[in-house]
Amino acid sequence: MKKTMDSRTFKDNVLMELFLNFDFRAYRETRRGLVERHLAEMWLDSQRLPSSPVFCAMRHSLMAGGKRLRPILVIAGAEACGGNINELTLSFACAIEMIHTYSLIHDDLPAMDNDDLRRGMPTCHKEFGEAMAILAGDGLLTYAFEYVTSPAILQEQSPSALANILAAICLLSNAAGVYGMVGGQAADILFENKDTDKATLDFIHLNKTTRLISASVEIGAMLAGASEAKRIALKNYGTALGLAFQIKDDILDEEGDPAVMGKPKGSDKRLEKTTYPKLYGMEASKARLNELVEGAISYLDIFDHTAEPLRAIASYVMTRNK
Ligand code: GRG
Repeated sequence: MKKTMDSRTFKDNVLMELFLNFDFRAYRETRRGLVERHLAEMWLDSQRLPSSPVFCAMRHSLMAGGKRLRPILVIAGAEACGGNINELTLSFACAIEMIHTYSLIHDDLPAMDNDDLRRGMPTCHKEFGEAMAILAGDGLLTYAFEYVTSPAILQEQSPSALANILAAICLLSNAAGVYGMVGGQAADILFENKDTDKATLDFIHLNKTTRLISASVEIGAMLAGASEAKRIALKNYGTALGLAFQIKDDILDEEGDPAVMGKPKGSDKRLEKTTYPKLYGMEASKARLNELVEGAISYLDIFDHTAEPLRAIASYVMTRNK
């Protein structure tokens, strides 16, 4: 899968040069800044409503400053396929972050992982109580779909762009729902304290975390009107990346620094969850992580330098410390 120095073509060398010169930190921070500003602008009128505490709970978790990996993947997916960072791309990027944040709020509840800290802040239910935290999650999930179907977004679009948007909404609801993240989370909870075989662990990993990550990059491709070949390549890239992301998360839960991660480590052990390191061992888990990241990057072979951010994101997933 990985080419040796000698087998590199001239084009490989040019791309390698671009890769080495690519400033991923600057790329990530500009895209992150755009997403943060877009998210912040959505909350301006909420204080006037009698239901304002639920908005505060939503804002508390949404604006707590996560890595914004999924929205950056939407943008990078679109850019790899020749798309621009426009209102449409940003609205999907933010909607996916809302869905991700809802999943974290609910995952932290006493009925699920029962965590006190998230993104370096008290979890939503610790700050606002369980009822408001449940509603904040529900509010973020539903608002995500309202946001991407707002007239302001849709009225600007051509018929072919509208067809792509509809397909993106179908994919997003499937990836977030019972055939994706919700199904994975259900299996994760059902198999706590139980012997979990490799197939079940793969099911949990592939659905709980991977589907939303893979959908993010594929949706970026769809919104940019990508060819079928490019969309499938990005879907495959996203699946390998998502699995790598979850394995790295399992590794960080054992080896990470809580001060850097903004949450305590060892929660998988506390909940007696089966993780990749538990089932395969730490060394094999790190080797699998490596393989998946190399595999993810190799799916990008059909792209030129426009996929440089996606290549850099794959390396970042392997080396991240939070
Ligand atoms: C409640 C339906 C439902 C699903 C919850 C996402 C999830 C499913 C559970 C979170 C449990 C967990 C720690 C999974 C590991 C991978 C993961 C999703 C980590 C959190 O995502 P990051 O690292 O978080 O992107 P930030 O805060 O940076 O956005």
